[in-house]
Amino acid sequence: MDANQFEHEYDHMGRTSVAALKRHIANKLIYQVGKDPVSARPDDWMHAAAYAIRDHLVERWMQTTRAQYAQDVKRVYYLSMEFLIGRTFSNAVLALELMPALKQALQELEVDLDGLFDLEPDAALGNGGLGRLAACFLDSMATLGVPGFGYGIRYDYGMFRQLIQDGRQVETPDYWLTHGNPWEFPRPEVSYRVRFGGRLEDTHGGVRWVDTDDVLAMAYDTIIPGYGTMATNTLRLWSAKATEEMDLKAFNQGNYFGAVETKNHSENVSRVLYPDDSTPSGRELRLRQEYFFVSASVQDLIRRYLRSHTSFDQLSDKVSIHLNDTHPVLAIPELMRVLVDEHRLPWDVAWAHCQKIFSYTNHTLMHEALETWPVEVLGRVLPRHLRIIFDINARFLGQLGSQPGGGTELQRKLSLVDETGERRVRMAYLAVLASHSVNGVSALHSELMKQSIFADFAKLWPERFNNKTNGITPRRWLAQANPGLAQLLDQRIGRGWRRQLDQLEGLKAAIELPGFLGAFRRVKRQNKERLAALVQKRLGVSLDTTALFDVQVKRIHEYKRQLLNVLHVITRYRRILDQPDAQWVPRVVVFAGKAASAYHMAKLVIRLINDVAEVVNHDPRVGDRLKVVFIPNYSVSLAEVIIPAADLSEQISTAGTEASGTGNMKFGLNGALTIGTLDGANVEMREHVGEDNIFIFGHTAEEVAGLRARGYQPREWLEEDDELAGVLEMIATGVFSPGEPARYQPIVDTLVNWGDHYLLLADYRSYVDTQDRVDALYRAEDEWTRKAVLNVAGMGFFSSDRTIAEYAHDIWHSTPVHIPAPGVTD
Ligand code: 26V
Repeated sequence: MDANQFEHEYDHMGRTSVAALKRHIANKLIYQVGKDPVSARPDDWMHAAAYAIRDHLVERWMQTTRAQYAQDVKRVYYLSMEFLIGRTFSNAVLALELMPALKQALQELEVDLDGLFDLEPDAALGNGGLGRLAACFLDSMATLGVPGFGYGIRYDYGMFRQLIQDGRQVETPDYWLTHGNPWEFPRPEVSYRVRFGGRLEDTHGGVRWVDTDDVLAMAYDTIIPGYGTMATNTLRLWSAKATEEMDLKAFNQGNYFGAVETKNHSENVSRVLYPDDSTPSGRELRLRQEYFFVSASVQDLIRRYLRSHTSFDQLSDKVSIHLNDTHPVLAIPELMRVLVDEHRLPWDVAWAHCQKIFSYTNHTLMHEALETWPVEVLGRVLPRHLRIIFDINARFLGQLGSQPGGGTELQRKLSLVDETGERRVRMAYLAVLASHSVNGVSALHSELMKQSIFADFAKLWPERFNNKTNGITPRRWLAQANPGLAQLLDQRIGRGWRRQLDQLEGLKAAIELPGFLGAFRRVKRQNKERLAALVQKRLGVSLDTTALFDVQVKRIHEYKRQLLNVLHVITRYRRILDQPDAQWVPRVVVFAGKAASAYHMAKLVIRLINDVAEVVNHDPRVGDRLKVVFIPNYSVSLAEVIIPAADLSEQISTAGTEASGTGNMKFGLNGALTIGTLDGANVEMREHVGEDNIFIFGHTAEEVAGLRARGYQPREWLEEDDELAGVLEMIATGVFSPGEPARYQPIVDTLVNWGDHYLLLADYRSYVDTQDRVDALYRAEDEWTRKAVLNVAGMGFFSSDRTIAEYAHDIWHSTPVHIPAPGVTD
């Protein structure tokens, strides 16, 4: 391949000079954005700079694609309903190692780079952990050269924007595409027909699916750069477009408005992200979304395979499809349909391919979040797929029946169709059946998964089940989010940690170096000042940056127990009022997170946090000793500001409920100490940072199960603890809702009268006592800092590069693409 085909001049990594970059940006402003430099607004410059940076990525992208074809690599397709990418601009600039050059170029053009970064809207195409994990994985796949493609949906509206009005969450639409998205390439020529509805006709050799309502899926590509490599990957998102004949039919009948209406209707499928990660909404549109993106993706990957192969013999050697939770599970019957109905492969041959191609990750054990679809709905929306699922099930139950111990009871339990009540298809069972690998996302979660929801399958096929502990990308969560710490690390241990996060171990030696702890503290203080400025600007609350910053940011859920945190805040407030002359460690308690719009209890918790903040922050008896802030509209870009400023990371879910957590890792990597339960990846974090360097409290998963089995009585815990009773009393009597004492009655009821399902009262004492130990340590400045550094040092294992290397080796059996250096023909 010849690098000179491209327009620009580079060194061996594709880097460019300041002068060339400056010309490039000015050209983009004039010829692509169409603006005169004398009148261009910051937004125009942002687009111009983005286009210039994108050009550099394009060059790498084409080299990668060519190399993938030349080496006939195995490709990994990561299917996910959600990719929570956040911003792309500064990530791309860092990947290209162009930050200094870009800063200089823009300075010469009299434009401020930091201001430009803040103009970019987040691509908020996900709810929380699952979507952000997919984004970290894309970054790591590119960095490791794993030939990977992300496939998902290009939602017109991503995660709703959260406003707080009178303390309450208000949802407003996220218009992220209004000003255009300079990072994506629309591909109208890459469009596939996706069919819905209709009916089946049995023919001699098979089944015909006819009279369908069709919609087109059109591709939009985004380049995912690797770090320290020429390799890139592609995120291909599908957007719904009406088919032409749909417009024409109504139009020819003289019904112009009718035509436009049906068009809008069919294009609704990619309109909006479902902002609910708690309950599988049984909405049919969600099912349509799932099939829409999965069908387009399967068609696309088969077409790509057939571009360089003449038979299907090698399909499972060249294709891996990873199912990110059950949302893309319809890819299984869809691949069967394509292979059997369209390419006439024998059923058994097609099924054998499927079992080698598919792998599945489970991200939650919460019963409410396990997807099932009513047979009636599937039969109406996707009749051919329902038939295929029935056929898969019949064969499976047949094999089960012929095994020793495989009687009707086991068949009933493991059937893909739940026959109790309304018949429903169990999507997770289909995933397990069709995949060669089923993994959980932390050691604990993978173990619990085998003991609970998949117990019978794990007995049948133990070799299929495995663990892949989650990770996070150090490029975004350290290099980009915390430039101060990144620079300090570069000075002390070199720059290699960006690709080899294990090198953070080297910090252990640095602790003893003169001045290091002080330098580390200064970085933390600057990050706290950055956050304090944001809070001042957005909320008008001023924060004391010497205070301990205690942070809980994540989706608002009962199982994550933001309410337990609030109980501690109120405890502290009471104590300050009781003992005004005691020496208090000043604290700032920060919350952020969104609640699903229909999740009333979660929304009530948000309101309580804001009400408590209102009272505490305005009580002159408290002063700077305690401040509470709820920062609205939590997002990836906000996380990048909040997390580096934290001293204390709250990871306090009821043990056994949080599959892994990834926020926990982000905080550790940025030098916060964790207060947490032995849940999800906290367990492994304790092993990696050492048990003296983490605050663990509360009941273990086993103890939680035991408490529940013995008939947990929250009242008994309340009667034992006067302080706890006093805290609940304050909530119940309207101290935080003056004039409306009943406002928080449902919260008091869940805890006291409705069984306290998440065991807040059982963990309260242990939590509050542990918070006291936190205070004591924070007083010992050097001790605290030493432990914070040890947390950073121990985070190497939690790089998503490690996670992806394990997936690539153990599950996908994929090998990296080799990108020849420019000018060298392969
Ligand atoms: C469920 C649903 C139900 C229907 C509406 C939309 C929707 C969206 C997402 C989900 C599943 C949520 C599962 C999830 O996010 N799990 C989180 O995955 C993280 C990455 O593995 C993990 O760190 C978190 O502990 C886990 O809660």
